[in-house]
Amino acid sequence: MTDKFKFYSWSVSLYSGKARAYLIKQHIDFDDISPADPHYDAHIRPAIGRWIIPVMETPQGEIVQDGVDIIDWFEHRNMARQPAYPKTPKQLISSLIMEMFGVEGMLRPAMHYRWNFDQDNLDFILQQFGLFAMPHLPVEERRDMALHAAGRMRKAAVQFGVTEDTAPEIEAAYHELMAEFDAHFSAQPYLLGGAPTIGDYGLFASLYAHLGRDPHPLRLMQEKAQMLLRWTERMRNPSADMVEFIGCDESLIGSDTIRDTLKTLLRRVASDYLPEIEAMVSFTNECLSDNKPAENEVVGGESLGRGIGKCRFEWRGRQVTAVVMPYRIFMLQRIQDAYDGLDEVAQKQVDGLLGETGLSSIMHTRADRRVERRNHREVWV
Ligand SMILES: N[C@@H](CCC(=O)N[C@@H](CS)C(=O)NCC(=O)O)C(=O)O
Repeated sequence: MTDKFKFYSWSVSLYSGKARAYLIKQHIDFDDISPADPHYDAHIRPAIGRWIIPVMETPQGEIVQDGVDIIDWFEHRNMARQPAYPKTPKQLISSLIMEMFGVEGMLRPAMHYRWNFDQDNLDFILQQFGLFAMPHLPVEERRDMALHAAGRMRKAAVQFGVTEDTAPEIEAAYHELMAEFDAHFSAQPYLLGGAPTIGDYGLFASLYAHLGRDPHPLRLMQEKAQMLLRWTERMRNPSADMVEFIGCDESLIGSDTIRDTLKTLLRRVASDYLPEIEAMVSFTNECLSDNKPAENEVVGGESLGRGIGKCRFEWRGRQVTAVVMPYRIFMLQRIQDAYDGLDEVAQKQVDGLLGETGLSSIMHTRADRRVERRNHREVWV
């Protein structure tokens, strides 16, 4: 037993970045540990039933998998220095929407900018994957083995809808998005003022390991969006790191205010991700009525990343085909659950914001069955 939390993760892992930022911001005493550590194979993997990161092990030996579950472990015990979930309705729902967007909605730019710029990225990525996965091997051998893993990840990029046809639009949209983030973080240190919330942590998933760390997209961010870059630094700093916001304190903006620059980002979710959510949910509902999965059945089968099929939708004048991932239903449900838990007055306030930003349909685009996380898996209930 040790008195520190153990965080099994890699710096190159998208989902690890979200939970790590939370641990850093809450001043949790933890160590980053590679899943290459023998303890992972001996104890962690058998307990969760597959190889996946991030995983947290508490000082008492409890094992927690998944970014949401790790964050909620602290939130549910009132151990958060700065709670991740805002207390007011519009801020809570906006933050949860941005969480989903960062964790799932930005995977196309994240995958494109990692895997389609070999000249700038490949050497770095292979060295990094090799280093974290096989630190005991000689450098040359590490690189060859990482090359094999890279082939699998490139295929995953296509599954998410990154193709030669969509690439120019993915780039155009990402340049617009960078400018929108830059405008927001020029006015505010975090999404909702002087402290990070769940939306910041979710966004940090895509905006760190891939878009804020791999050489090509990092350079883009340095050139095009310095205030966004500053936010990525801030999210890795245990201090509030608001040096350019003199006089700003570590609190959220009052009166449940949503700044115009955040409304612009919500409109971006409506234009860039809502069409996929709608197609994904309608595909899922057809699938549910055809297959009628049993209660507690692991969604999409045992292996990670195996979606339940593919959906098609129109985006910026292109037809995009993308894998339907059960985890995305779970993330969408979080927003809808939070909305359902509000009283009627608060719901009306949220409805106003969603109407103004083109997101009204997000609350009634629902899967016919719920996805819950049980025993470290997503299951149908
Ligand atoms: N929903 C999970 C997703 C975790 C996840 O997909 N992690 C990736 C690394 S970023 C992984 O472990 N992949 C294993 C594999 O592809 O075999 C979470 O947020 O923790």
